[in-house]
Amino acid sequence: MQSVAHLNDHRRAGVTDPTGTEQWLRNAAAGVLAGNWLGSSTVPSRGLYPHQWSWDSAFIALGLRHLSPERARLELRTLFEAQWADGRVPHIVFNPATPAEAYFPGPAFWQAGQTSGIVQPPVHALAVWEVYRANPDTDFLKAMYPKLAAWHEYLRSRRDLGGRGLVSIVHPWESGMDNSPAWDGPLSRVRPIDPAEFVRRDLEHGDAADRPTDDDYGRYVRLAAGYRDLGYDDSHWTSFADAFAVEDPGFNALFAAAEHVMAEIATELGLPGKAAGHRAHAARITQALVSTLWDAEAGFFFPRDALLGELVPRFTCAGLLPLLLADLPVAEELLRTATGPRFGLGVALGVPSYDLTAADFDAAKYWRGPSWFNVGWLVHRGLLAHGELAHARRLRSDLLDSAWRNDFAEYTDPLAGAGHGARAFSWTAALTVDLLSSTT
Ligand code: 9WN
Repeated sequence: MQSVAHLNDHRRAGVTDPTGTEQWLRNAAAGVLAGNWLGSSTVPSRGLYPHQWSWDSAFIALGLRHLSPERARLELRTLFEAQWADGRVPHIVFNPATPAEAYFPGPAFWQAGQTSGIVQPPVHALAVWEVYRANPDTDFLKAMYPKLAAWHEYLRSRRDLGGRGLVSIVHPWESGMDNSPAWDGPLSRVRPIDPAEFVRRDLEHGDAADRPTDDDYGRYVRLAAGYRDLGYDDSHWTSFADAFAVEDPGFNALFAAAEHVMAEIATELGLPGKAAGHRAHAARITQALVSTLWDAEAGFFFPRDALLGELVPRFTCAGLLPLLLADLPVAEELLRTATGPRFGLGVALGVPSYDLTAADFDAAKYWRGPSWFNVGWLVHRGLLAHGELAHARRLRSDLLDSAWRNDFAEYTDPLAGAGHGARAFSWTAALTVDLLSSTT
């Protein structure tokens, strides 16, 4: 496999043939995915994340469909084999062959067999649909549809903790944007578990200055242990003394987008009644997003602390994800914020995870400033949905450039472009393949 270091040499040598360059990048990305493949699923990164993660697998399948549709289907099937009886898709499926000390919290902590007990954003319907479209296999689509429907039903029936038609996340990890500044307020009410009571494994791989603090980790562990001790029963969660329940615009926008995709899947399967139901769900979530989380004065979607009933006025990249919805009534205003000084779309490199103008913006710290490839990919899709071709083109080329300069880094500095976190990161490689396979 050609490494990205070779690509950089190639570039310094002045090779300008764009097709040749893209082929190098595609080969390098395919090499990363092959290196992270376990046989029936892919790890996000060999060192830091040595198991299967839920939303990572969906992004990975979106790239794998261009390389091996069979592997893409297997990636998703493996994840859904771990789906719980109540419909939830766990955020981690543990690899039994990985040593227990490789990741914390592992299976012994969660006490849920070979999975964790929390979830991640519902990007799976999109992955299933795009994998199917790349290589139509009706048996796959037929098998996945009821599983996706059960997953969405879990979210709708068990997670509307605020009673407003929006999903509440019960742990920052459920947002996929773990250390986002938007969680600081709601998380501050959670008492941290003493860091002496557990061993952080993430610090063995990541730079401690970039990762969450020990106190925040102690809060993550308190929340996860509390949820576990309630038997992962959502009906008692809000009475838990240290509860965290937040309506996240990112999670809910992805849920609405997923319901639109479910309508397409149902139509393809000849189920028009189901398709209409999915479209109605999508419309309801979109409406709830706008009526509950949209701040017209700020021109932005903020999370809402479902326990206090208050918006959390932090400008994070989660608030940009409603752009994925083609029928979003406030798209123009949201695009104005995206292209303004806070996110610098068209100027910054990638999509910053947090407000560039905030006093606590940090270009290197986990979800507190850096650009993440999956968020850039989602925003790229959102820009296309709203006909913003020039911005989409520029973002696509920034993302590809960053992937090859930084050896498919987990996240990058949106100002200087430097890579951070793990390298050879699976979703960066997979979504690179996807961007290379499509033009704007
Ligand atoms: C906890 C695997 C995951 C991603 C998340 C990212 C990070 C885990 C961690 O890594 O979260 O789930 O240990 O920090 O924030 O988005 O799915 O790549």
